[in-house]
Amino acid sequence: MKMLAPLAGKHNVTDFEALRQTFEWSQMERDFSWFHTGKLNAAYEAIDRHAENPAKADQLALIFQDGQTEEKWTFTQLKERSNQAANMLKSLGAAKGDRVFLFMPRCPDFYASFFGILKIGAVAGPLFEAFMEQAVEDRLKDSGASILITTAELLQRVNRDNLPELKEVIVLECETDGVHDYTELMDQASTEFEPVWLDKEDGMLLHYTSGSTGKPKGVYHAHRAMIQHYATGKWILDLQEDDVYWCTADPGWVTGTSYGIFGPWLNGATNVIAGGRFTPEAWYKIIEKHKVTVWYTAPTALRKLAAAGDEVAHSHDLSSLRHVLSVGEPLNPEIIYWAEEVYGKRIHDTWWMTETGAMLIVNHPTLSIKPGAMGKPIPGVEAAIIDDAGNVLPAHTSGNLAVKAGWPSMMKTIWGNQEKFDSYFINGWYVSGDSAKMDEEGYFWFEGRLDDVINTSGKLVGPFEVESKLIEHYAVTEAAVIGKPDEERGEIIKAFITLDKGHKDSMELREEIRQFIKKGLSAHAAPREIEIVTSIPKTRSGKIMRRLLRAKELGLPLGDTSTLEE
Ligand code: 6R9
Repeated sequence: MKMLAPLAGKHNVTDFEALRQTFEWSQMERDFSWFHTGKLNAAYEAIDRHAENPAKADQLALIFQDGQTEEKWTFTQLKERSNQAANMLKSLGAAKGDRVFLFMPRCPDFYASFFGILKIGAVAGPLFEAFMEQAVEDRLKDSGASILITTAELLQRVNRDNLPELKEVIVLECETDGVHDYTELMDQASTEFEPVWLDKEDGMLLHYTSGSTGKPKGVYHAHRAMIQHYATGKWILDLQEDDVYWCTADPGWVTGTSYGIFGPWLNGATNVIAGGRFTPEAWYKIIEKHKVTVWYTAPTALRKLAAAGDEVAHSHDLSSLRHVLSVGEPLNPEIIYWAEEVYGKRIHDTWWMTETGAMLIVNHPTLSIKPGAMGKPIPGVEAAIIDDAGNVLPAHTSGNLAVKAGWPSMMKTIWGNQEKFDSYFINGWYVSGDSAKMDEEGYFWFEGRLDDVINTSGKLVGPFEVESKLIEHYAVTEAAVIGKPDEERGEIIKAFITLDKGHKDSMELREEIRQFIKKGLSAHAAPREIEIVTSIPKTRSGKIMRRLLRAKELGLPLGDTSTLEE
């Protein structure tokens, strides 16, 4: 196997292995004001702290680019704008602990509102802009959100009749009656606000993620998570004060908050935020125009960039790039080799989850990369491969990828479901749901998901959520959904359905069902393949045997079928 040498240049951490041996999380807390006061607010640490520092107050915090639209805010402007948002929310009666949701495309006001929510001690719930009615309703209902900030266009996907707990709706580009106009409220609001001082354990953020059973679950994070966002921003993103950083993830997903908000701003970097649709040209232009130095992206995007060809890469000046990282799915070795050749940069893989809040296993810049491996645990984190009884397995053995509980960015709980939260643990180990191996040098190698969760273009989709929606279609009786390997997307969604009597298979019907999911849930949850079957395999207790469908689809042995219903 080809090993790639460590990244050249100066790094914040020069001896990763030594830090791994000696580091304790309490050391990191000294960098924050609460070490002295005992109280904190992540919005203060990420924004106000820099705005109050004369050397940083006028530095660009945010560069927003969406097509021809460009907007730039300094740390002072972001502080004032988020203070206005805090005052606006307060004037509507929002208080500590309330869930305030954001449903809007990426834009500077998203970030002002986000920090406004944190400053009043409320819990922010960012929703991916591509979510459709059902997906939006499930999340708002489960969280008991009392305030929603959205746009006139996206408001059409919010069924307020089904959401009795939703008291106030604030709308950007407002033309609707019965809601508040964002611009009007913001203009009236003062730019002065004293953040509500909180405890480390106070709630900060809710991100919904998919499991193999049930509707998406609300992963609830506390303000303490920022300790690890800061640490990994410094160590792994290797951010320096003058870096121009770009995280391509949407803040509706955890990467877009942990590393699209906290990692860069806690470290005082300039943060590029790009809206609009993905095209290789548009993306390369962002790097070229804003001289991006550190870039955090995903395998699915890198595969598309590679497929677009070397020429489009070579026709842009990408020489500003110093450090490139990836997350969300297995990073193919071919992509690492390709990037090394075309960008002159290795790609540093990182592994973590919505639940873990921040990076856990990484290729630190000073570590040799083994293409195909996710790297090693960060300082302060112990990872292992364990069996189902919680015993640690020897090197080169497949098993559950598990992490010793106790890192700062670990979720607080699953919203309204402590039982679900408790089910993640065996013997003090957090069990990820991924299977992996560790080699003799302590590198971790990803193998796959152990549950039925589908990873399509880096987005996790729970089969249950899609199946539930499918059977709402008038022609569908039963449905089962699996992930099917795909070169570009990692996996695509394939649905097996049985039809109600009186309906016949046709291209038109299958397309109609696909559109039904696309319009009801989201585009990424819509099955790319639909097969009509006469029955769905189930266990005697009625559970859909997706494993069997997957094995059949891929021509693999069917394995144990003893629980299969007659
Ligand atoms: C941050 C994020 C988590 C799941 C995770 C795993 C997969 C993430 C990966 C990776 C292989 C990597 N995953 N990083 N698989 N290599 N470097 O992606 O959170 O959306 O919750 O997904 O994604 O299966 O368990 P989330």
